[in-house]
Amino acid sequence: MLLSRGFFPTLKETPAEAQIASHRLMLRAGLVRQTAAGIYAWLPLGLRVLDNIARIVREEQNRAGALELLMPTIQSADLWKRSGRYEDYGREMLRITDRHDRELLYGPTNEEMITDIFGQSVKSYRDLPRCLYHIQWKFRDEVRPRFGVMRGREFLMKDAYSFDLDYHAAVQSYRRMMLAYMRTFQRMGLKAIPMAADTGPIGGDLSHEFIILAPVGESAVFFDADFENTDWVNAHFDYDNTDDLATFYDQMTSLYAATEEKHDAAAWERVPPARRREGRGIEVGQIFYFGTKYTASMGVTVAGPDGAAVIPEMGSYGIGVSRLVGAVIEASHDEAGIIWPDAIAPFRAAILNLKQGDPACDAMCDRAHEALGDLALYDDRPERAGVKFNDADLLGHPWQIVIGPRGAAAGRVELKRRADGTREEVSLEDALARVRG
Ligand code: P5A
Repeated sequence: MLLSRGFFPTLKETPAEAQIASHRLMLRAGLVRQTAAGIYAWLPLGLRVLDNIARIVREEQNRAGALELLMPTIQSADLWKRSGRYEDYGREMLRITDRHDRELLYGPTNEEMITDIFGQSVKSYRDLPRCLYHIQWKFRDEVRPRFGVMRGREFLMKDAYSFDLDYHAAVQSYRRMMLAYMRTFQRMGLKAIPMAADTGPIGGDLSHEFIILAPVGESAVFFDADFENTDWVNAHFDYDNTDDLATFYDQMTSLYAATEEKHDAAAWERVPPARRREGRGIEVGQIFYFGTKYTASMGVTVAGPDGAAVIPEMGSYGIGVSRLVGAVIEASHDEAGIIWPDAIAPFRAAILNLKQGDPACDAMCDRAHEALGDLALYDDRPERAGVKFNDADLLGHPWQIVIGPRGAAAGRVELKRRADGTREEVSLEDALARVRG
């Protein structure tokens, strides 16, 4: 894509309202713009990152056997009155009245709606287990929206819901999702650690939140360093194998990891000192097992193997898709700007033309641009080299292909890796191959 034809409005000044690095960088790099408190418009660069994150989430949900659907943002209050949560949810729920005085709400989560859809259609144990998910905007009227997209009022969530015949099967669903989450976050270049959590307004008695480390995290965390050393993507765990899931879950829960609310000083003492890690963490996902809380209150049953009515067991599983954009930046930036992990970068590379109008430079940049197509952002503006360098560092592309008159005449380019700042002089062909990966 040509930068001169794009819409990538960067800011020179640091916006005063932004207190943390990710919020500042998202505004400065032109990823988002705030349109009301805690509500953001996603500009082209930000949207590409959001889409990349959603794509990885979707691929791993599908791999774990979950099925995608799409439920609406607006829900009927009647649904929530059936489960008993309409009053309980309190002022975080945005309540709306339509022209016929019917009570609606902007969904903060979808347990009720999916339970209703499922209950209307599934009548037999033969249709279990099922896990359904969607990636949809939510609204929570947070008292203190802050830190940009990290605690917004409108935010994008992946939420999945599992339905099983009994407790044993529901536990398999819970473990399957936990494994899918470890893979999902690793693919984004993040080390996420599951920690036992309270369940709050979702309910139930088993829950884990997934925490990534960053100094601005909302809670202090304590964990065993062994969490950081496992490759989940290539680990041989089969989603359909109960023993594999048990081995995985034991591995997860036998290592110490806790937020400050759940911290157990005696258990912490038993972790070898060399493996003790402390820091602050951002919650990027949370999973819940809550049994029959919604199916029972909303009157959903299926016919069991012996014909008797069975109330299905449920769990729900959330990932903060829009929060992840901020969380990734918190975990990966420097003084100059964002450092995107390859898997979610909006563009793999920037092509920097150091002398716009020089025939050799222009020709070589055009060749690079043609070869990389949508993978690269070609900075073709008639700007000074320094401006182009600064913007490319700010926007955080994993690679920069720098093309100047001397190199162009000799058929060489400079290839810079944003993450560690290394620069190499290589042929254009080598540079293109490295960027394509
Ligand atoms: C699980 C899926 C739920 O709502 N119901 C459906 C369950 N869980 S949760 O923990 O409350 O939210 C899931 C994830 O959404 C992100 N999140 C937010 N992101 C940005 N701004 C917010 N205000 C916000 N609130 C929640 C978090 O990543 C959370 O883990």
